[in-house]
Amino acid sequence: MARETSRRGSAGELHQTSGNDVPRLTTQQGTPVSDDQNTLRQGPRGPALMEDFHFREKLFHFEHERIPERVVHARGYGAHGYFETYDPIPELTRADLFQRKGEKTPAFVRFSTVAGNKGSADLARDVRGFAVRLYTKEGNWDIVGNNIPVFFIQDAIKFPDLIHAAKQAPDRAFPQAQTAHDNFWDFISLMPEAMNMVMWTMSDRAIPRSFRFMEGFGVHTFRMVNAEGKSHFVKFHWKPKQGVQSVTWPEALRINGADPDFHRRDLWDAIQSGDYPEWELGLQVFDDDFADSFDFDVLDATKLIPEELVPVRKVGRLVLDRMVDNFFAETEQVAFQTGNIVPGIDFTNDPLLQGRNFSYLDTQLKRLGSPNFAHLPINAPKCPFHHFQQDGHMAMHNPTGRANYEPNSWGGAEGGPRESPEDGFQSLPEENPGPKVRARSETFADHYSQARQFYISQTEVEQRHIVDALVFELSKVETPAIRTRMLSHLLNIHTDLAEATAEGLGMELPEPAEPALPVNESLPASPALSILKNAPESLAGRKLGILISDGADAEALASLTEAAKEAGVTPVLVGPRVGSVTLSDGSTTEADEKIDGGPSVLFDVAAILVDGDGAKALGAMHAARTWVADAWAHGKFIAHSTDAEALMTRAGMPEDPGEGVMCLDHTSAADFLIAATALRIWDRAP
Ligand code: HDE
Repeated sequence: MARETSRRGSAGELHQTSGNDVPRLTTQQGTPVSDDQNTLRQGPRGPALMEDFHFREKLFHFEHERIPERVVHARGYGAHGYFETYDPIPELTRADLFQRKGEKTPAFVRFSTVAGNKGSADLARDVRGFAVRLYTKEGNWDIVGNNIPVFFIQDAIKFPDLIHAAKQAPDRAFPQAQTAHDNFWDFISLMPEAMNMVMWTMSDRAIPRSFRFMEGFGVHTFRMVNAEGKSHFVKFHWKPKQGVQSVTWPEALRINGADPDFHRRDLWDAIQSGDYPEWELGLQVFDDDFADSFDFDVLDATKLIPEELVPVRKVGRLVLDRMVDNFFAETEQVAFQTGNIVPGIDFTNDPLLQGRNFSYLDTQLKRLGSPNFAHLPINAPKCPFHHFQQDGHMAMHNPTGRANYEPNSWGGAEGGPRESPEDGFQSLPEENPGPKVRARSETFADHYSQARQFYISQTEVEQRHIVDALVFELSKVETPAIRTRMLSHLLNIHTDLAEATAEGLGMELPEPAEPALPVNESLPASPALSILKNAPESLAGRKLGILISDGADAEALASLTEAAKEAGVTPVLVGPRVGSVTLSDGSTTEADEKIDGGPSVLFDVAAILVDGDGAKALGAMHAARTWVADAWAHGKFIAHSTDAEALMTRAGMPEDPGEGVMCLDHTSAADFLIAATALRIWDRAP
């Protein structure tokens, strides 16, 4: 016996020395476990015994840990927070959460990419899911939105085709988490209705700087219904208080390697450090008269309503202030549904929305394995709920008492819950005449005008990015006929766009595609659609990467980090090693990142604080030269010490680097950070 005990693993020994307040390890049944290092054997070198219930239970559970990932939006990240109403709107809706100023409603949000699998990288060029659950006093209301206000298709019956085409091809199982392949562009080029959305996904909107810096949209037209039963149409917007910001495609490619969890980490870091991201809920409210006069059908989810036509009214704010306790229990098991609405909110006949209402419940059953997924804490309402639904796998809220049906004649508490004809959910009694048909309304037929409007609303830099994205994506398409078909659509959007893309691909322009309706070229530019025309007001929430090495000026470093913190910017020290770096005054500091692990693509703003020897030492390192060269090439603002100039020259920066590169001997750190609010010097990019 003595011999067997002495063969225990070291973890077992550690465990036993960890104190009296540590809970006892038990099986799921609560039986205390004496040895978690060794299976029960017949002799130390003999066969394992079937009666080892602890081993059997442990492996059994492990083997069943995975549940199916979401068929789309598999990779996601969630956080808790609250919604605060600051402009009550009883005239528009009887929804309880909008009745009282200052009312706080608990919220859970899950951000996601669409196409990639659960383990894919964050900076894929993709739409981002922006799913918000509001636990209102009259039930859960889910706004299951995206960071782009329009969608690829007009009818839910095309959704499986769209997703099949976008995800990896079924024979080769690649490419993963990207649309740069034949199947996607084959499908898209046969679906002119997708062209508006394609403009958005080829724009910088599809490579956000992080979840905190993106807008959210309900996409569909919904309804708000007030206590008198009067209805208005409404589009939902989430406007980030941090501002909208994206990375560039060359950065995205690098970030995916350097930190595939870039977006997750960003949200985690911000919330854990108390820098809570906020979005304002904006409404575009309009009535039938506007809907009738608008150039497009408000039920068509491939179209938006320009904010210049119907301004966005802000009615409250969403604050995310708490990470989940357990990723699986909350973020993975949250089951959003477009069908989760509350009295005062209603659907419209948008065929995409109607299809979604059918789809989400179904997918949750498959994913979570039981119709009782609403019993999971993340899915259960936080208001009282009573119904007669019972049993099923894993039932946790079980009705008590005799009645499990109604009507019943038991009366009182014994009879169970009763309907509320007065204040229960009422659907708007909308009339919908017409024959039963499989048809698309003619009012959905204009596929290019808003795509063109999006393109002409962008700055020149953003237009260039759209062209670059199209060239990149289509250059991965092996079948020339597909590329040609896409060019024929681009010609209907804008000749400059088509010509520049054709040139980038080295192809001739074909004839334009035959549009179902003539393109309306008179739609004016909508500045609200551009990111760069709506620049952030402050640098708060961003990251400043500071490249240092032994001998770096202690005073300059102190004033730069101080100024950064004042501006709400997080300074991150990047050094040749993560251990001690000795500064000019002999003091030491620790770097947060080693240079090759913390490339400058991970930061919004850059600083280089090295002395002459440091410049020489870093100049000999490829990773350090790349750090500097990338910050420069990506148009970032760069602060530097005078001695850093030798390193900058070795990294290939010109002697007179021009705007956005500032020597801290001549500019204060605070002034540098104010200038850097502009984020980029775009003229510098090739
Ligand atoms: Fe979804 N979508 N979707 N979708 N969607 C899903 O539900 C679906 C659409 C969106 O973080 C699935 O729980 C259909 C538009 C988000 O958990 C599934 C159609 C918009 C999320 C589904 C659409 C969205 C989903 C897969 C065409 C923006 C992630 C897993 C009519 C307004 C929610 C799941 C989360 C997830 C179906 C189109 C947003 C299969 C049939 C348009 C943010 O049910």
